[in-house]
Amino acid sequence: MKPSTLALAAALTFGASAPALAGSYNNDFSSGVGAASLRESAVLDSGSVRLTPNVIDNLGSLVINDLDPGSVVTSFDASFTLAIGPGSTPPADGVSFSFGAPPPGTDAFGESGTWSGVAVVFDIFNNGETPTPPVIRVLWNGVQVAAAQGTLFSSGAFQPVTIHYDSNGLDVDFNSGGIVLTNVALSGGPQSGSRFTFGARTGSLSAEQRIDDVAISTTAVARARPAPVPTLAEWATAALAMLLAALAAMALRRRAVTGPGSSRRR
Ligand SMILES: [Ca+2]
Ligand SMILES: [Ca+2]
Repeated sequence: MKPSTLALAAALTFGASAPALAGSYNNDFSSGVGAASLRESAVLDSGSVRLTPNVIDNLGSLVINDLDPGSVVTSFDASFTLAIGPGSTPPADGVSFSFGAPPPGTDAFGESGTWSGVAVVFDIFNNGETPTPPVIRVLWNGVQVAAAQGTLFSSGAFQPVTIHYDSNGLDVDFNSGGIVLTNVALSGGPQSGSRFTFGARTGSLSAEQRIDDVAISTTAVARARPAPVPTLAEWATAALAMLLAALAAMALRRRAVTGPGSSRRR
């Protein structure tokens, strides 16, 4: 009985171990979006994802399924190509890459990305942002934490983007050194349940905005789990074990009192 009591105590005291995990998403969009979904104006078109057409008042997103369910991502590498144009003069509004919580249901989101987590914003229209667009802005839980200006409009040509995250922060490289951000601190790091997403928007002005050749890989650790609540049967087993241990102790004590020297018959 004692070993089972000890086992129960151990189960109550210690959580699960946390092995290293990894997730990935790779797609050239030659045949579908895979483990992901398109929202609102986003469509699979000509071997890439057209998030918005060059038409006013469009909103489109690609939302990739959770790559590490129940785990916390500790580092990731993401690469994709981005094409902005043709568009109005000036073009609007931009594209986002996010790792956070997308809106529930099928609502799309635009160049500001998901509201929680990290959003890398390719902002091509001046709505009063600082510094003035065109600019790459990094938002952490909706607050701008870094920004770098440069040309983003490409007349429809695909340009490479790489994004890396680890404990040193976030690195962004647009168009092979064209715009670079390094070690942007993301206080606290990503939350469990975060998803990789892309979003784009047009307003009263517009631009065609596309992504292609998305490759994302992660490393993650299992989320720390609270100690399990014992079931009624486990409580009953523990109580029975304690009762039997007490009875055994009483019997031993009685045997010691009436031990080998005693004439009492048993
Ligand atoms: Ca493609
Ligand atoms: Ca803007």
